[in-house]
Amino acid sequence: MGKGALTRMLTPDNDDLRVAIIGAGRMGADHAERLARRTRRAVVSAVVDVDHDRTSTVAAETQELQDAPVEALSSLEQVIEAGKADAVVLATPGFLHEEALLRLISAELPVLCEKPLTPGSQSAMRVLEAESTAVRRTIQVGFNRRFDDGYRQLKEVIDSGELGQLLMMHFQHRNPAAPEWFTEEMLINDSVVHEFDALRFFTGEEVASVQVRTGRQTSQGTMRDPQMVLLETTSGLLADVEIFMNSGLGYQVEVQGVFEGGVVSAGHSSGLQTTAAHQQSWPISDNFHDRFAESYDREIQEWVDAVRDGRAGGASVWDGYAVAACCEAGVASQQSGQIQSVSLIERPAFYA
Ligand code: ISE
Repeated sequence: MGKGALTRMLTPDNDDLRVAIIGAGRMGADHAERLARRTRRAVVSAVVDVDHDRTSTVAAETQELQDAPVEALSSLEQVIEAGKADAVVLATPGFLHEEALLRLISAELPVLCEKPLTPGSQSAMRVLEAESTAVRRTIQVGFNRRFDDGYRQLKEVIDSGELGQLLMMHFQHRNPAAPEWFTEEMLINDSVVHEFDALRFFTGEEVASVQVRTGRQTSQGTMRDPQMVLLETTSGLLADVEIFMNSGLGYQVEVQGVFEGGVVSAGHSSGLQTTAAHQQSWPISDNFHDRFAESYDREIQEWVDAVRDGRAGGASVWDGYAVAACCEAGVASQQSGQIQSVSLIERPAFYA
């Protein structure tokens, strides 16, 4: 069996991809549920977490939803050693990713790694170096916006050139309230991380510089909030991101492209619009799990299909590395208020 191919042969129609979920927190449990309930040609074979109770609960709940047994395990090593999975969803906290990814690369197991790839560009580079000695990509980074319908449609408008040159982009990223444990750095590393990837996705360019400005502050929460993040791509396209963690307004993530021939927005609520009592209204989600549910479903299904076909899709380790470098520049600019340049190594031909 060649490097990068599945370690077990699957038949096209009736054999399911066995997926182990590593990390049984909110995101891991969510992915287990969508794999068991809504994903074709895949089953969850194991749930792994150091928290025994959580592992057993998620494994039992997942098993209820599918026709195949789910093992509750406590280490990734058990999955690899005993050949318990054909592929892995890595949903542990980011600081645990590097070690797991290096092990998974050496075991040749395809991975969908929840963002971030790793918390810093140095660790991301070590993963990149390890993966790029393989025959093909086995790691997909879970930047789910790439699978959102509106984002994809906007990308098509940009690529088609039908409205002329893209001149500028505006991003709006509002959460109703930051969790208690949320830090100011996380505002960049956990939230704006998506816009770094999205701008690269839309333009096909790297981010050249990042500047974070803080102005008037909400009285809600404990950190400087909202913040304005200004980005410039390598060709000079400018973009701004309003990140507002304690907006109190619900979950609103939108993007607008300003073209020579028009303006296109994506990300508005897809619910019903109501006109009554002299006003129009539409629903706003409370959280990203609801707002982006379809994009997560599509991300997992397309990943399963790609793994089964021996292909790689979505964001690569290169994307994860480039975004980690943007985050470092963003956090540095939070401190300095200055424009921070983003410097990257030369892109290896492996990620062309
Ligand atoms: C969270 O981790 C996400 O990934 C959400 O998409 C983002 O909107 C939120 O701010 C993050 O905390």
